[in-house]
Amino acid sequence: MGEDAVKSEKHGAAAGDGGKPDNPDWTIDQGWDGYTAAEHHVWKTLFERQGKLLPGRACDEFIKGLGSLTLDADRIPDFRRLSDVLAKRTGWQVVAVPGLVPDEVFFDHLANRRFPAGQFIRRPDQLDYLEEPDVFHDVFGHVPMLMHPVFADYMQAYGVGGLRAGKLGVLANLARVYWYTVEFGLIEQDGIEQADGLRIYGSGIASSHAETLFALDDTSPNRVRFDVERVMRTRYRIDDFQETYFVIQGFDELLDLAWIDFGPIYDRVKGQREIEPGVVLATDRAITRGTGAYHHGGKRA
Ligand code: HBI
Ligand code: FE
Repeated sequence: MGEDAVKSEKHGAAAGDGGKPDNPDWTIDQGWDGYTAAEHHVWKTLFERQGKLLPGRACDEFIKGLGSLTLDADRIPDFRRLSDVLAKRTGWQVVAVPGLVPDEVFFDHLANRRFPAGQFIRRPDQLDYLEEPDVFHDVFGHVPMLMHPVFADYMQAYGVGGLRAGKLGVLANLARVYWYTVEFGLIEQDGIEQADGLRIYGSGIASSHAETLFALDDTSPNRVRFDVERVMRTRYRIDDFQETYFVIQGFDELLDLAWIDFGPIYDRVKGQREIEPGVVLATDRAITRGTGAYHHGGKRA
């Protein structure tokens, strides 16, 4: 996601464990027995904190998926067991990687219904922020939605689309769709188009205590109806809360998106200006128009 950095890099730093593994698909052994008591404790702290916060804030599908995974608060999940549960429901698997993997490797995994999850867990002094996806973000944030059949298909389609977008030189545009849906998406629960009807489904929000509160309750960010062409033109922040969240009305909306021919959309997007993260356009359907106070001290550029 590095191309889009508004400030410094978040994705793109060195992998948690160091260099490139020998495996061409970058997978490593999870080495579950090697986690220390302190590492399991970091998991427990994060798991309990988000477990309390998310009911009523994450969408029903997320909460249901999380529940069916029957994760243990006391232990970092074992990917073998996790994959058994997941494979039975949607045919997905979780494989361990050292951290960020190259785009093509990432897409190839998704296209084959394998979710590459960071093997390492953040340090106790990084509970609220870290640079790279670790096992808490990847498992707690992403895997519950992979239990949902429609969402599971969308993720696979994103992998297929990513491989294609790479060849077309429009990866940055597709990455924005991923960012504003899979990572930072909001959804209208029960078709209520108002601020208090919004729920979280994006993993980057769901795995962050502070962003859960910011994305739903803060007066600073904009919350705008999702539109694929609009999102493809919109830059994003990778090292801070989002200035704008995009809202879908249901997961069918993502699935429709998954199999459309992006070719004509890419062509249109190429000829248009990029949109800065905090901007609301006259053509947007804004559910809430933010004050911008958090990022701009209330002043709009
Ligand atoms: N690798 N492990 C991992 N996790 C990601 O979310 C990820 C990645 N590599 C590339 C990537 N994401 C993005 O740059 C693509 O979605 C464009
Ligand atoms: Fe993620």
